[in-house]
Amino acid sequence: MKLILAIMSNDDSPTVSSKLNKAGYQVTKLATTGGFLRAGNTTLICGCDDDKVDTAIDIIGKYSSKRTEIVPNTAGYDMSHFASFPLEVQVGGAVIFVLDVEQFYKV
Ligand code: 2BA
Repeated sequence: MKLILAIMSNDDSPTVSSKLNKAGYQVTKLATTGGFLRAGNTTLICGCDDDKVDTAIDIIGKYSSKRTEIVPNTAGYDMSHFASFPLEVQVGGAVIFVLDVEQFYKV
């Protein structure tokens, strides 16, 4: 048995969690904070059989993949002139750890 820890953006986690559930995986969701950016992210915990790990990683990758989004950006040129122009930012992606589970109980 393996334990998957998947850290991803808060925006992607509901879809990833729901797709994993639909594919038969059990998932626990933790509200976490990145140590570098100090921004909120989500860590999903998923315990599964060894032969189910690859599919879980495929699902996580598919629904949290890195992508670019256009967001509005406002820049001020001087005290009285402001211009709004779109900015391309990269969002999404997941950091995934797969750990061996020594023992698993439901009591
Ligand atoms: P990522 O490498 O995609 O990491 C996204 C989040 O995943 C991290 O958020 C952290 O919560 C978790 N994470 C990543 N690698 C980990 C590890 N080895 N152990 C435990 N948790 C891990 P943040 O720490 O807020 O980092 C956000 C992004 O800032 C990172 O994206 C990376 O692109 C950058 N970054 C992180 N640490 C950095 C550093 N020391 N110098 C430069 N850039 C850094």
